[in-house]
Amino acid sequence: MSTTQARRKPPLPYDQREGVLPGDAACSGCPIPIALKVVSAVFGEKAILVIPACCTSVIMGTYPGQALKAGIIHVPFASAAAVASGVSQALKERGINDVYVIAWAGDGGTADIGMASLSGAAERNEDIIYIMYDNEAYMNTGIQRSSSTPPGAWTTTTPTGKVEAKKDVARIMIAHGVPYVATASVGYPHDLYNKLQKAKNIKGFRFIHIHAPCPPGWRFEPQYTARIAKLAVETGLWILYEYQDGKLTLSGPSRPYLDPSKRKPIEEYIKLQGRFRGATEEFIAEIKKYVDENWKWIMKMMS
Ligand SMILES: Cc1ncc(C[n+]2csc(CCOP(=O)(O)OP(=O)(O)O)c2C)c(N)n1
Ligand code: SF4
Ligand SMILES: [Mg+2]
Repeated sequence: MSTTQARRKPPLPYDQREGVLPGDAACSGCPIPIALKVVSAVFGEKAILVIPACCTSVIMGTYPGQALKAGIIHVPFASAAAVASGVSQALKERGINDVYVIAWAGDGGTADIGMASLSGAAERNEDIIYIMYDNEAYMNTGIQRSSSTPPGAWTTTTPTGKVEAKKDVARIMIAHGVPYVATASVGYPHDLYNKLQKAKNIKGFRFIHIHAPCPPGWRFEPQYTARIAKLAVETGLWILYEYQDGKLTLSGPSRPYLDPSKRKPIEEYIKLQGRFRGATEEFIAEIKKYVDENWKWIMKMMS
């Protein structure tokens, strides 16, 4: 690495060899170990992860052979937020206050089947951190669409492209009035690290929504995971922000893109992914409209 490159890329505030042990069963380029390494750097072994059925439950393995250093409870698909709430309450009953309870779930387990228990835990302001890693489909069972799959995307159950919009779970959580909501991306581990640190020091229900490009599901080569994650932000499609005390703050990596002229063309993001191969001009126009509308909402929330 040249000196200039070393200056441009500050080192991550943790050792990437720690946290997730070698030999996990993830596909090459999987976003999950990237994000879990950051989670592990922030919480270390002082965390209990409650994980419903998803890719993570498979790739992290089962005790005593698991790849994650923190404790894991594997739970039924719909129940992550409910089990996490119970574990959190039980720890408090026993006077244990230095262990963090984290529900870690996919988009299917969050936006679809886990939505009722998630909404209940948010409404009760349970003292848990809920992390939704969003690979935008049911990947573990063979790439079926979820309500978080974006329009136009191919999945095995949307062979000609999904028609419906992407459900915005972070906004739904904001509407619950919980203490902390943030969006993040595996393309920006420093940003994710800072948000997890902040969440760690807040009491009550915290929600973090991580954009997580999946090579086999999105049909791209494994070396492009971080590039695609960054392009989602650079095109303005995925906006990084925090919502706390009734105020929305745009995060550093997304700030330049408040100015539409700074955003990269959406085509740069789409063309790298086979799942959008069949996308029509109309679809691209729809996506551009969605990006503009989403930024209008951000500006309204910031004012
Ligand atoms: C009640 C129930 N229905 C269906 C399944 C099968 N199943 C296991 S994992 C999974 C997909 C999970 O998708 P998501 O939450 O997005 O996580 P990902 O696999 O993408 O990581 C499904 C449908 C199940 N385990 N339990
Ligand atoms: S299908 Fe995607 S999310 Fe699942 S293990 Fe493979 S790369 Fe990771
Ligand atoms: Mg998924």
